[in-house]
Amino acid sequence: MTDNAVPLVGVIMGSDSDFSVMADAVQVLRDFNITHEVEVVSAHRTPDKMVSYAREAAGRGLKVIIAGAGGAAHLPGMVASMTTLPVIGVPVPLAKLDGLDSLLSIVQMPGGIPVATVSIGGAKNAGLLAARILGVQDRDIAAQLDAYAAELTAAVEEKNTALKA
Ligand code: RP5
Repeated sequence: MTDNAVPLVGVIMGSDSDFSVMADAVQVLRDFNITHEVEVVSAHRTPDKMVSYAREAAGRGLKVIIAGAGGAAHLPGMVASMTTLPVIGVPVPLAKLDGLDSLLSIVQMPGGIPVATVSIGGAKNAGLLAARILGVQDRDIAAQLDAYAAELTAAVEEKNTALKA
């Protein structure tokens, strides 16, 4: 699946069943007009694909990888071990353990192999973090992030005003 010709962000997930969570990251990337691709890459069911995806990602022009997985969630860490691109891990909550298993599987990386782990189900923040990483060198994205922050502030103030009315 490819949204645009030259993707800057790769959004990968262990199963199509993760997409209902990962869709929040995709939506942010769409909102910010950031080129991206979406792909199911399973650490356990498609290990060879995972290796080639991780090893080829930088060469294809990707700048950030967002990797979501649930349960024994090895995908983000394994991908991070095979690329020097920043990898953002999204713990996907499954029916059991409320996603704590996913969180611990992703966040407890050994020293040397970082994964920037967001909260359980926090794919929206994964998309925003990817935008912030790209925004360091892209003024248009940085400006959109400033506008987004201003919108958040304005929304809180509007609610404040409504509460007091
Ligand atoms: C993980 O196993 C996936 O990331 C998914 O969260 C979980 C269950 O996968 P399915 O059985 O729904 O395909 O690898």
